[in-house]
Amino acid sequence: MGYKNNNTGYRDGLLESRAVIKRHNYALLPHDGLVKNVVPGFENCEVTILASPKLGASFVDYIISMKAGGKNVQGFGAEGVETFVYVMAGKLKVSDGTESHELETGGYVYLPAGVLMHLENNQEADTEIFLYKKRYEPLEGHKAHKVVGNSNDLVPSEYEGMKDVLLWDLLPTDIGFDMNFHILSFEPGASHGYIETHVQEHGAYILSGQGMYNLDNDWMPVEKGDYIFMGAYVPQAAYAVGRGEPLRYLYSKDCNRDPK
Ligand code: UGY
Ligand code: MN
Repeated sequence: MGYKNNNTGYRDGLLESRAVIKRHNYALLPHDGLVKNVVPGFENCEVTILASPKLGASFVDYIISMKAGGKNVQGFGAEGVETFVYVMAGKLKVSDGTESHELETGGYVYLPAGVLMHLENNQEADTEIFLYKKRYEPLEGHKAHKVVGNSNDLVPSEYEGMKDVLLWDLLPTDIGFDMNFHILSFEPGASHGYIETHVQEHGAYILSGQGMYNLDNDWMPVEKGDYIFMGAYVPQAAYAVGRGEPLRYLYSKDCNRDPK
């Protein structure tokens, strides 16, 4: 709605529109459309690149199926780049070059900027991982540190007071960290309490279940294995459907920084 200028100095009548500048950026990559990519450094691995700067993301997400002997020989990451890995199924050995950690399903490692991540499948069968990297935004007087954990050992909280929506925070909320990884889980029929609109970006990989996802007011069906990129300010919400598994996804969210 708006007022029409009738050149009398007074405004009369209503027009249809109010200005909106639409730059919303989101992507749904269904599992049946994902492709394999060759990424230097990865051996005996089937790598799929998900979000990347080409999509407008400030990070890169991958899913990788590591075959027998699968590894990253050079070390993943770079100067100024932080990394995160989550084991969706299987066994993974992760080293920071000094110390190594043996992870099982649900296990994860965060390495701060500049520490290369060495990955190795730790079993004969395939190991499925989710991998992430992002240029770290330093904050004077603070820094991030290595984190090793397993989501199965963490106690979730009720998301915004809802008993059927659970949230796990995988990384510390410490201000040295410029992002966090979370898992959000909706029992069938459960939903967000409202459609969120926020400055943070998400890369979300669906670990289980089925649901309907609202991205910029378009509703679309999603299920296990799908990937969603939500750019800054994209309106977003979901509800879980089906009778079996919860709709559960692993997602990243930037935090603790004042936008430049
Ligand atoms: O943390 C979040 O912003 C989360 N609730 N977003 C989402 O699930 N799309
Ligand atoms: Mn959100």
